Amino acid sequence: MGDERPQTDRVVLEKTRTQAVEPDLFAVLLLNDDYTTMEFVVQVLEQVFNKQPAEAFRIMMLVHTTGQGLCGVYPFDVAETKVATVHELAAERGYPLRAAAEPVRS
Ligand code: TYC
Repeated sequence: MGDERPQTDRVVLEKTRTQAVEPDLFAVLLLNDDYTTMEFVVQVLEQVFNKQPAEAFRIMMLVHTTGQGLCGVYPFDVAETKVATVHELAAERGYPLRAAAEPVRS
């Protein structure tokens, strides 16, 4: 016959609540160089990063004067796609413009 007593020695492994997992975010940076035109960089900031003209110009000048500048913060896939798009557009025009994605500290 089976034991009818309630079992008290079992470990409950189910989780009652699942913590929401935030996607890792990546900052996309634009890097300065001596050859890409300012006009092209502004165009990239408007088209790829959806910046308004004045903001695009401000970021371009920040990159030009400090060496790099933040274009936006995105989930991994979006950040990688934006970096690749920048490189493709630059290559089409023969510019050495580079962008980079780096993890944002949380
Ligand atoms: N330094 C470039 C020039 O003087 C302009 C430039 C700005 C290039 C930003 C790249 O990400 C860049 N023509």
